[in-house]
Amino acid sequence: MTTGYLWDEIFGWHDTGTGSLFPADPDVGHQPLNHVAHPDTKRRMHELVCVSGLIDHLTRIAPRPATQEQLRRVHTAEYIERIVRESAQPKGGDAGDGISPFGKGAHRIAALGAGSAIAMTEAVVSGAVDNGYALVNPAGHHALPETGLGFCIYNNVAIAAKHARAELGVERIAIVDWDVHHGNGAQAIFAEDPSVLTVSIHQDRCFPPDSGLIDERGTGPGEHYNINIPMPVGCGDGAYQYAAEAVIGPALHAYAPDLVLVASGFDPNAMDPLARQLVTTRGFVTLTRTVVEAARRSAGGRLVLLQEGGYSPIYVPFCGLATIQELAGVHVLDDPLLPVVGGMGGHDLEPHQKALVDRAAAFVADLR
Ligand code: 6DK
Ligand code: ZN
Repeated sequence: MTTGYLWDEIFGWHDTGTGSLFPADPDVGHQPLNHVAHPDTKRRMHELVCVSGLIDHLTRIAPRPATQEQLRRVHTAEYIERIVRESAQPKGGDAGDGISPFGKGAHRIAALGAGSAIAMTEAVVSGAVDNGYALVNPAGHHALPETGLGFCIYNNVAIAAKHARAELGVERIAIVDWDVHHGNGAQAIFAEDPSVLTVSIHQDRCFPPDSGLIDERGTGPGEHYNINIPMPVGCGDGAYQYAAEAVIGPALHAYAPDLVLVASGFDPNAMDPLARQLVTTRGFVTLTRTVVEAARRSAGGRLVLLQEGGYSPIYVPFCGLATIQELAGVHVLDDPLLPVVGGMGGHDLEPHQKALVDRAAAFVADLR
């Protein structure tokens, strides 16, 4: 088993400024703080991958920038031009919603992230590695063709999926999004496309506002090929395990994709400031095992995980390490926080959680 891994130092230079999501105004007593999506959290994850020795079991895949043609498979020329223009300004710009500021040079970094998603997908599809984790930054899963949103500039996972279909001869793709926020970008981009199954498990109505409801199921020829699992607040490892066993695994089994892509956010973690779920490293291992086994069943194991959100600088590195260990089938380090984070309760499947998951599970029967 060989697992690809990708990180570039420049991802750690994505400048998100201060404030913007939280108020920052010294004049009225709102203390400035780094933006919640400051790249240090992901840089720390990369450092743990290295210092733990896990890196010695992984195959480094070289980052490379996405071309204009590759970005244009998802985004409009006008949007890309705006990002390029604002990225040349001394103080940068914003991806589109006012909470997604970026500094000078952001286009180059975001295009490298999107191109790296493609590079990892090519490495997996060509068989150079069996599966892979691309620790890209900034995130991408909220970005739409004509605008960025929720800290995202270019939709990395959608760009990788479009590339796999256009250039790599991959016919059926499943995108599983376990970031705690809804994977609205891929849902919208592939809404009418039955050759891309999109499954998003997220906290109900966390972000974007009123997005990711259970009755959003794709449109036209894509009807049934989008499944949302909007988890109630307070779901722990038990609820996530049940969702993996009752919906994610069976949906992938029924659809039988040739390639599985994952929008891998670690913000369902129990220490995350932007959401109210209780997932520990055990939960991320369960999710990872579910997609590994599904990819093995229909896709010759072809599986690519792309980094999305995750905002606890303490816990995200251990969540990432546990996930990549499971991908690679090697174990170098236990989660030292599990006794604390996992010992606080909240991990048994509750009836209201089961009821919601069961509603999504009923949709699996409609997949062909
Ligand atoms: N507003 C992401 O993790 C981005 O999915 C999530 C962006 C969420 C912003 C909305 C939000 C708050 C919260 C607390 C207080 C005030 C406002 F795209 C990814 F980066 F992956 O949490
Ligand atoms: Zn998120």
